[in-house]
Amino acid sequence: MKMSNKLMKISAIGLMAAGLVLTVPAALAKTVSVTFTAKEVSVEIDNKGTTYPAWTYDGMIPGKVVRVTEGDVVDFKLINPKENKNSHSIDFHAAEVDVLDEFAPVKPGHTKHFKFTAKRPGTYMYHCGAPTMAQHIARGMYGLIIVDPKGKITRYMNGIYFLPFELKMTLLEAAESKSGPTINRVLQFCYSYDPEGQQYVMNITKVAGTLIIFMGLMLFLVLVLVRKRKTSNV
Ligand SMILES: [Cu+2]
Repeated sequence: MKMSNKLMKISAIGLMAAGLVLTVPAALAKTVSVTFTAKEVSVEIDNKGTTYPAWTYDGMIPGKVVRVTEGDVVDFKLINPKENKNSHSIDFHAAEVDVLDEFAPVKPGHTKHFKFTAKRPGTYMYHCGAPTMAQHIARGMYGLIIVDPKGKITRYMNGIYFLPFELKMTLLEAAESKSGPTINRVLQFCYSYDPEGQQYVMNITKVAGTLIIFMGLMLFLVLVLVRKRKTSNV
């Protein structure tokens, strides 16, 4: 009986440890690196060769969509090449930062680097805030940042790159309000999509933690049953 109590204590400690392991990944949100280069370019706006002096992020109007999940850290860098004639900046409406510092104009030949945590789900604008702001936006320096809420559907849609399979699965499950087949659920539980590496990676901590909990529970149940049987025999 003493041995049995000791084993029960060990299994309880094991369960607590496994619980700790499982809570760690939840606290470790991913970091998404985003780099924009301000480009002052001439863009053609009709078929007659008419051009417009545009100011852009990476030569695109609007700028690239930045897509992250609630709790992610955005590691942002704005490069303003020395060839540009104007200062430029970034104003992420999803960021809660010291706007006078992080969103300040960056002179040509300089780079601004800052981080922020995407705390609130939603779709937000980003734009250049260098004076005169309206002119910088009108010339093309604007875009969207989408902060997906944590959840089943958005889990596979992190980042701005995803496979057609992920999109299909997500839309199907969302439309039918149901979970996929068990095998898919297991695969989705074990693997996470890494938007930067553009591939699936096994979430070893989550899988190992779940196995530890499962084994701990089994051990606990076996010990309880053994104890009950011994008590009833007495
Ligand atoms: Cu600008």
